[in-house]
Amino acid sequence: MIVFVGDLHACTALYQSHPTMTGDTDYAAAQIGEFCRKYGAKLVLVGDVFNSRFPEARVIRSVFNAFAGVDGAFLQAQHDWQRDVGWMQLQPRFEPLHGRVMEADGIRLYGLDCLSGSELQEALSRVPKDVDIFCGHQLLEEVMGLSGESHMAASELPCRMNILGDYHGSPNEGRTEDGRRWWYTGSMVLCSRSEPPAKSFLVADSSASTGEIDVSRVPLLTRPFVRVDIEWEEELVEFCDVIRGRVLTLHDDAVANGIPERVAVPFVSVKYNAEVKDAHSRMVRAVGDIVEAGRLHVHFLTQSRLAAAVQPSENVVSRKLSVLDAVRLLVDEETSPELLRFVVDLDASQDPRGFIRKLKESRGVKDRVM
Ligand SMILES: [Mn+2]
Repeated sequence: MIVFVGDLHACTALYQSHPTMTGDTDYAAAQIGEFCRKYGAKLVLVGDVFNSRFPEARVIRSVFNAFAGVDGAFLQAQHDWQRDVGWMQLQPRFEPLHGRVMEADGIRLYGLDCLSGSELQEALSRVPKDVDIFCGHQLLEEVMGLSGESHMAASELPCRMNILGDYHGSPNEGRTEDGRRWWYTGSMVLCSRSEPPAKSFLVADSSASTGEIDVSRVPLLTRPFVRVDIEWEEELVEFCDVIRGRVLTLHDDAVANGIPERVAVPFVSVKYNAEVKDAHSRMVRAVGDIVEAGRLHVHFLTQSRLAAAVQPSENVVSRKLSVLDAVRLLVDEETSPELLRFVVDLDASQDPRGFIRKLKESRGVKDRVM
């Protein structure tokens, strides 16, 4: 059995705006390590194991402890890439998979670190023909939708079975016309508030009788997450009425499911229309004390604040935010075309994707590396 994990993004706190929201990546890694030990599975990390190229020592040690006793292989991606020795290589039971064939349980794997452009094309052409599963960390055109940023099309995938990382593609799967299959592991923790909150990793097993390889998903337990959109007065009233009870129930259910206390504290992301009267102060009054008491992490996002980010205000200049950066921020934070239209002031006939593409071309910006 082989376990495939992408985008653990190990770190202390995933959101700079929520430095006390900790323990998510430690808990995900602990569950993965436990599963691998229980089934004697090999662990293949398909990139972005760490949230940064220079993770804190505590974080590295925590990942190594979680995967103790497990044999594995790893790829490097945009967030954790090191030129010479990847961080996981400091754990003697893990080997780099980049540019190599590896065999486990009769399944032949080959992997590539995250690449782009001609380097990617050349590397893909060198993938041996007799490999069962290709492992990579690439964005497929098929999953990138609005942002229009991708490395390749699914039809360029080199093998019959392909397992990919990158949380932008999370968790997803598909099949090309000629029958090549691909899966995204998805991230192991909520890397962005716009991601689907359910997390899982992939398991490949080859049947002893038929030799067929079966790929399935194993769910992870995660912090309770709620996304709320408040557009109208009535929705705000309802939010203020029910949120406390909901948060406390979510917490208790999480603890009952065995989720450790600090990960059981719910995360609520609220996008609200600032034109609803006193919206922010009313929401703060509704939840302020439970936030204070450490029973809730809440993120409020207004449309007007986002719009301000693209105005040539002093604030923007001081943060050296270009219009492109602001648009990127929006694409990362929110993928609503309506929101993009609103912020960049496009009329209904214009396509936000085309706008971003033109903006990039005019500034000679290469595809995002993040
Ligand atoms: Mn990535």
